[in-house]
Amino acid sequence: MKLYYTPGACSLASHIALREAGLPFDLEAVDLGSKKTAGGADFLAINSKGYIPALALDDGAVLTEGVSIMLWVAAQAPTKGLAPNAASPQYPKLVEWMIFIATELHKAAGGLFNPAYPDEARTIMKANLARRLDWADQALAVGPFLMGNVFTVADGYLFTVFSWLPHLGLDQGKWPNLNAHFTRVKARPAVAAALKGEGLAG
Ligand SMILES: N[C@@H](CCC(=O)N[C@@H](CS)C(=O)NCC(=O)O)C(=O)O
Repeated sequence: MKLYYTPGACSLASHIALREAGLPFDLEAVDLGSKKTAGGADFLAINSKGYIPALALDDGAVLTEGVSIMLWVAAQAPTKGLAPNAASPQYPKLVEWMIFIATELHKAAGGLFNPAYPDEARTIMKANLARRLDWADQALAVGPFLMGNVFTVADGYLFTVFSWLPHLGLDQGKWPNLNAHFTRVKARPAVAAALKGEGLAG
C-alpha cells in the first residue's frame, strides 16, 4: 500500500499510525499547490478531493479521510493496541477523541494557514482554537495518553496538530499537559521514524 502525504501536514498522523502498526507501506509526497505527486502523477486522479492523506491499498481501493485511514490501520494490527476493540466500551471514547481532533482542532488550526483570512477573523479563529486546546489540556491532566496508559492513533493525531502551533504564532508552552504529551509522543521510535521519513527529523 502507499500513503500519499505532504511533509508535516495532517497526513503525518496516518504515517505515524502506519509506523506504530509496523505495516509495510510506501510513501509518495504530494504537492498540494500543483496537485502533482513526487512521481509526476495527477493526484486528483488518485483522490478527487485533492487533499492528503490518501492511502492506496493493494487491492486498488483508496482510503481518504485521516480518521478513516487511522482506524483502518489500527484494525490491521490489533495486537499493537492502537485502538480498542470495536465492540468494547472504550472504542466510542477513542472515536470521540478522533472526531474532536478532526473537527475542533485540525480544521480550526488548518484554517489559520490560509493567509486569505483577515486579521479580525484570525483573532476569532485563534481564540476558538485556544478554547478547545484549554479543554484538551485539562482532559490530559491524567494521561499519559488520551486513552490512559495506552498510546492510540488519537495520540499521533493530536501530536501532529499540536506540532503546527509554533507555525501559527501560538506558544505550545501555554498548554503544559499537551506540551508534555507532545514531548512524550515525539520520543517514540515510530514517531521519530515518521518524522525522519518526511524529512522533518530534529
Ligand atoms: N477531511 C480531511 C481533510 C484533510 C486536510 O485538511 N488536508 C489538508 C492538509 S492538512 C490538505 O490536503 N489541504 C489541501 C487542499 O485542501 O487542497 C481529513 O480529515 O483527512
